[in-house]
Amino acid sequence: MHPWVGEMAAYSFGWCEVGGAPAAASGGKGVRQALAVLGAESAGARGHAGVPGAVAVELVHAFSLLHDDIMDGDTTRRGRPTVWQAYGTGPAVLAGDALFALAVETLAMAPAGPQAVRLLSEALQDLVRGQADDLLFATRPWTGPERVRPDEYRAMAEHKTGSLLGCAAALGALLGGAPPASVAALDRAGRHLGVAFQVVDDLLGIWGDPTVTGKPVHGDLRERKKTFPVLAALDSPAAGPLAPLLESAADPAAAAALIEELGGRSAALAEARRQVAAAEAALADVPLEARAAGELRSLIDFLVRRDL
Ligand code: GRG
Repeated sequence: MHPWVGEMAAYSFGWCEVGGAPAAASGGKGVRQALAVLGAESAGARGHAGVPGAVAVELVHAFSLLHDDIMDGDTTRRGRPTVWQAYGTGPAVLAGDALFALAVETLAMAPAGPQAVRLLSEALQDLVRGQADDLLFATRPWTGPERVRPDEYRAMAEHKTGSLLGCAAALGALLGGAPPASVAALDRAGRHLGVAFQVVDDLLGIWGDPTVTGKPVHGDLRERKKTFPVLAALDSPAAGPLAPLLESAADPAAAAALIEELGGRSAALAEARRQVAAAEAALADVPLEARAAGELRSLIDFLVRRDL
């Protein structure tokens, strides 16, 4: 990469400070790399067969976070200033573009390159679709025929978050030599996991302990986000007083209490559990190497448990 662009990319991975001095900041949980390596192992291959897939999805993940932070105007990520805050918006867009190009190049050079690039580009189309719907949700009303329904949320979350999780596992399987049915099953499992992950994130955004989540208390309610617990509560016949409370955002604690009273919290928990069960059912649909399948199940558990 161009050295300046490379520095921004390295900064986004937590490898350096602004100016290039080495750093050991958080580079994220590494969930997608783990899924790619386990995908390869689940096909009976060695984990390193999945590494080009792990690298490519992590590059795309970093790219999408970088651009997402610009779109949302978020100033911190993983406990440090976002790339656009540290380097400026134009340079940050460019760094994202470079990460994207490197992701495609990585897969194009891998065995099964054309098929792998195709899996990745399908996931990218879905990512854009999910992000577009999420941006549009902010412009929609709380009530009436134009309101966002829980089904639309599911589709958004599957695209925005599930597509890349599914792609990670599917790429690993493809690179590990798995048959098409297994590649497809791992993709499905990742997609369900993505919806569960987003719903859990929503629950934590309202009821999570800020010292654990690192997010401000009731942040999503202050920002008037269309999260799953809110949408489920709005579907209740007794939801009348909720919409004005959400719109004013002046008393998020009262809104959180009403959402819970209207069943939004329990509906979201039930949804997360349903999605986890569907992810596990997808894994059970095809023959997978037993130890890797067990680790995939543990990873799913770890991701959705996150202190609920
Ligand atoms: C990729 C072509 C293309 C376009 C990008 C900006 C955009 C379109 C999409 C945004 C997608 C996005 C930011 C989804 C959120 C995904 C998500 C759950 C992020 C958090 O993932 P973690 O918790 O993060 O795995 P860490 O920090 O652990 O890596």
